[in-house]
Amino acid sequence: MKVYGTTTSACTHKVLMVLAEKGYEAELVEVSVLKGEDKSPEHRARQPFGEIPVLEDDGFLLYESRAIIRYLDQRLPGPLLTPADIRRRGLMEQWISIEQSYISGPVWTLVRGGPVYDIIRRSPGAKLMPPPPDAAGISTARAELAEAFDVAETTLAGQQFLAGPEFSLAEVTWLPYLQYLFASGGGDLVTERPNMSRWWQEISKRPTWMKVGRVLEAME
Ligand SMILES: N[C@@H](CCC(=O)N[C@@H](CS)C(=O)NCC(=O)O)C(=O)O
Repeated sequence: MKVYGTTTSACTHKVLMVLAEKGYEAELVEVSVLKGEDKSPEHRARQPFGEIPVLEDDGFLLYESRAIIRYLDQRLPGPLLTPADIRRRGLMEQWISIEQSYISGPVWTLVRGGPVYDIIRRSPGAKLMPPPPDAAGISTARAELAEAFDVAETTLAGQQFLAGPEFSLAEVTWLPYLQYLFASGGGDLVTERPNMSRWWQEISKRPTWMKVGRVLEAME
């Protein structure tokens, strides 16, 4: 199997995390967003929207990180990251959808207002990126995250993980965005909520995540 992506990309992290949880080594083919390689005709032939990651499995191509992680969870042996119980599975899907609808967008607004974006804006691919947000944009993004995190806080008061007692694909989708939120000065939104904070401490110290969750610190 091949993963086209880069080790500091949040969307690639989700795929690398599932591979790590399964104990499976895939070949990582570097496609640098900072160099604009994701917009090359060669990459667009694999991913028509010009984004990473893409999975190649014996000639079969799949893109969209959340589709890839669901595929890998079923495709590979090893511990399942999807609960067997149909209701818990429904809850896992609910939390993945919450991430996609209310978390990743505002997190990226805050990333674009922080130090990681200074690195991105000095890169050859910078002209493809939107400008940083103004103060009003930052405050709206923080308020949106606060609202969603209050919902997660209530859930995590009564159970260990988002979908129940097991770590699942829901955590896999939240981890990269929370990691980038901390790297961009928004970690207080997590740490001021005791149950989210306890959960974050646990999932971010998971050995598989410590292996794959690398934040961009310099132009590569
Ligand atoms: N919905 C896509 C989003 C992929 C995405 O935004 N990838 C980022 C890296 S984390 C990227 O390729 N950015 C370049 C761009 O948007 O031009 C997925 O989940 O795979």
